[in-house]
Amino acid sequence: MRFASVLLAASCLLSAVAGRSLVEPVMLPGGGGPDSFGYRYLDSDTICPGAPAFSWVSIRGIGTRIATLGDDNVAGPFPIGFDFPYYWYRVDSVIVGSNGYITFGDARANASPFNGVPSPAPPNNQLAPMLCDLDCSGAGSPHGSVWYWTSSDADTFIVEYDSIEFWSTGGNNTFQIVLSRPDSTLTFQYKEQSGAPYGGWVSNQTGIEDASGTIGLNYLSGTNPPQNMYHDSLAVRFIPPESSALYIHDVGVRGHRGRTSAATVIRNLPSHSLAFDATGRRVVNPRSGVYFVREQSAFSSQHSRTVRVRKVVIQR
Ligand SMILES: [Ca+2]
Ligand SMILES: [Ca+2]
Repeated sequence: MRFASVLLAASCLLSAVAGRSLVEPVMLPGGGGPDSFGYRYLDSDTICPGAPAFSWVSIRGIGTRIATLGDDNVAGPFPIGFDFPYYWYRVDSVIVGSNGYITFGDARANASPFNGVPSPAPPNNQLAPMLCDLDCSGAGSPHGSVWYWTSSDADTFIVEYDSIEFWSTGGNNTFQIVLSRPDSTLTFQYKEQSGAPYGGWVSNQTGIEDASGTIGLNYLSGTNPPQNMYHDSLAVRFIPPESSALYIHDVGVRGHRGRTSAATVIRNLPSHSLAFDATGRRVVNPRSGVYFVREQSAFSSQHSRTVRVRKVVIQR
């Protein structure tokens, strides 16, 4: 037991380091990543520093009810109530889909069969706690409702699917998405899950993706990996590259990822940096052109590191 605990602690430490220094990812039970931007995830079944505890915040009857969701449609945009950093841009509103997902601005509806998350297939910018064929209509979920809510101090935003049934097969699903401004994390929580989608757990997806769909993390696809299958009182947290104890600056590229912001002309990519093109795709050996470069300083102490994203023009 003791040896196993030491191994687990070592894995947790490596995972934490991996999220920050971009070394090879270390797989944990209930943990994964980093993606090429640096997001990781941990779930409440994982014994690891930073793993979330299930902590349901019911907003049914408290938040704003979204009454126009049906079988395969979307509603919104709805205001988050604060600017939320996501990958290298900031978002302030959500589109809510009836099939168990939200997006940051992409209103293209998502219906069965579902593409992977992440995937460049539309829609993009998806947060998918339980992307599958749900039916939020009054007939499909007579006891169900969907809500959004911003805390009074504007540091937490929640979208809650409450007592929603699968299309045609019934069941019961109560889950929520929590955006936390203090640490920029995104958390999926599952209060109750029973039944299965029409056709079974096949194309359902749980994960996150960026605006291009090419960068992201998949937590569950169908029933894989089996240890990540939904269960009551599960929380899954997606963690950006830096914790709240670290500093991020110069990432306030508003609008469409800073296309109108000034760029710096450089000859070579700085060391310890990653380059992305305007669609969000990572470029390993960039030729001359315009890129978004994510740079990070060396650690000056355990909790001090600076990361910034800036627009550059590489001229070789
Ligand atoms: Ca549906
Ligand atoms: Ca996509």
